[in-house]
Amino acid sequence: MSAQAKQQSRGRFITLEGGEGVGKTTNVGVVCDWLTSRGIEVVRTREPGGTSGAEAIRELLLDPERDEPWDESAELLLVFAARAQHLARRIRPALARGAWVVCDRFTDATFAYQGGGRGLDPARIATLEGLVQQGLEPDLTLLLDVPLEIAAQRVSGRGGERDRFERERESFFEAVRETYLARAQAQSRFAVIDATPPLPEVRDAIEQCLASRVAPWL
Ligand code: Z5A
Repeated sequence: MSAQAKQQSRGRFITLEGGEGVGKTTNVGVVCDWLTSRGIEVVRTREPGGTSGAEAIRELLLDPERDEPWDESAELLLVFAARAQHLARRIRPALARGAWVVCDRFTDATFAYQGGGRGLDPARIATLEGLVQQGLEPDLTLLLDVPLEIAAQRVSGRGGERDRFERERESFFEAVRETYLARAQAQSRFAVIDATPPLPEVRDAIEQCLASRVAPWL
């Protein structure tokens, strides 16, 4: 481990982001395997969720059968309540002991879905981000990007019941994608991966990205 990484005294925090069906869940394993094969302790997790309390909030957020729709502010607060619990009980303890955390979605999803999709003011989201995260943000974010038609085909090909977000209209998903891409352009912690090609090609692209962005931290 380099002097720089030792000085950092905590593990690294890597997130995967993107709209529904782009392949985040499938490719989280690629990142974890790459790190594990280099002797790193990895904690694999997801949002909303990652602890029993946060997973209970996830169920509330995704349940498509709710008779009372969530107010947009209530939805935002639930997302951050789950995140506060996840950070306190799982992410911060793991990073503190030197483990690396690989998380399927994090706060960029809040800016994309509650900000871009629902139209909430990003400044309100940033206020909660500051309150809950106290300056902690991912060291690297892989944004998997796929045109909406292809992502939609993948989601229907996978089958199963659609959750509350997956039932949204196309303009919602367009806004989600645009918000993600705009954030990626503005912040150097992002790497955008074209996740349109077949899985082996996407895996190669992710591994190349890790070799250039993460290997210098080892
Ligand atoms: N949400 C929010 O609103 N605010 C927040 O702050 C956070 C979340 C954190 C739950 O997320 C919802 O919570 C999410 C936003 C909201 N809702 N939506 N939509 P989630 O992560 O559980 O749900 P998701 O993003 O919809 O995950 P997903 O549908 O499972 O998509 P994915 O993980 O990106 O894709 P996948 O399951 O890995 O792949 C989908 C299928 O495509 C599967 O059959 C794969 O085998 C196939 N696939 C994947 N890659 C390829 C390639 N390259 N070629 C061919 N086929 C492929």
